[in-house]
Amino acid sequence: PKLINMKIGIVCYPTFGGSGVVATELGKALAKEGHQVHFITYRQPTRLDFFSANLFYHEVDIKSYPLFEHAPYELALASKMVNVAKYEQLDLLHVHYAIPHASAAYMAKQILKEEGIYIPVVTTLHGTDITLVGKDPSYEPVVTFSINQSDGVTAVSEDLKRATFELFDIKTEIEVIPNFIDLDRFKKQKKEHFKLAICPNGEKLLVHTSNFRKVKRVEDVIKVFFEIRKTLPVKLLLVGDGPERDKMERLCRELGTCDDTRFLGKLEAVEEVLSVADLFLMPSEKESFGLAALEAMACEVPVLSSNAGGIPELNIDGVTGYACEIGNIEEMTKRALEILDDANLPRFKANALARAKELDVSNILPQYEEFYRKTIEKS
Ligand code: GMT
Repeated sequence: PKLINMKIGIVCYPTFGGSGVVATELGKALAKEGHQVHFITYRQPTRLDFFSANLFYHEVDIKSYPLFEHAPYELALASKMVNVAKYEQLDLLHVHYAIPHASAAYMAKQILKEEGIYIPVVTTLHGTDITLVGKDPSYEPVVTFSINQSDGVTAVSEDLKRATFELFDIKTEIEVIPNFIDLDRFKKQKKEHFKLAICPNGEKLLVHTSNFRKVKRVEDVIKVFFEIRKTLPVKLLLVGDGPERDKMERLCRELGTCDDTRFLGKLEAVEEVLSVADLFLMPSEKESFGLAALEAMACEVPVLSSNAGGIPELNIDGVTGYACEIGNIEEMTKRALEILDDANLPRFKANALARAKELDVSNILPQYEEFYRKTIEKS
């Protein structure tokens, strides 16, 4: 039976990061289904730049005082959650990223309880909130407590679920609901002119997109590219920006690959670049899911990745690409050449698209709706 429409508050980081993208796309998809969605963040989420009758945005106001060295964002957020939940009569709060969203939600819930209002909280764990930041001793007690106090907890991969149980004393169930993709937006587009401009002599095109943090191991992208280039004419596009970018530009100069490499910086329409790519590289040290690789697969691009975290659940080794040992440049180069071989490439491309279709938003959205319904019912 069709679920009755719900009023859902979504709390997330409004940035380019994967957790913010998933939260925003989820809200948009829920709104399309007829649910009313209220985003609560400190800035308009990157992909929420249009009007929809079912979408609302509530900005968290962070007041600064000379006394505060750090303005207490978590308190301003909790207060905003209380007001939105009360006045918009929300059925559920869905917070993305444990820190500080899950603990702020706990506080909001307690305040509302005093007023006789009960609001269930769903927390979605995205990865770095667990594997990098959350396990830090300065946050661990609060992360453990707020996960245990959530009415429902989801993780974006089996591996992240396992890591959460391993790193924290968790007493609650965790349901795995993977990242998803909107195939209406992410699909191979005809951009031959673009390909011709970058690869004028029919070179194969390699693409990497990330926030250029250390965990992404962008240096492995450049090293693998350097090795492939010895046997195959190739070009490399690097999309995104972040702390490692300067170092990566220097590495290109040292290896002499600058002429065949372009750093494009942050791009909104990444699907246009992916539309002309032959191989996507994701050699991450840690990766709970790998949304950027899914975006590539939706555009029919096979993936050469590491086997970190949840990546192998997405990138099926030998089928949609290869998931190699972290940092093993030799193996990655060998596998990349195998994928790029014209005898194999069409098969890998087709498999990548088929895997992306399994993770289309139309297949994953009902899992969230069902999870909300279960959580509301049991609370
Ligand atoms: O990868 C990042 O640095 C961004 C990060 C985030 O927290 O926003 O992404 C995480 O969440 C994404 C959405 O669930 C996942 O697809 C990414 O794999 C995950 N990143 C890591 O685990 C490093």
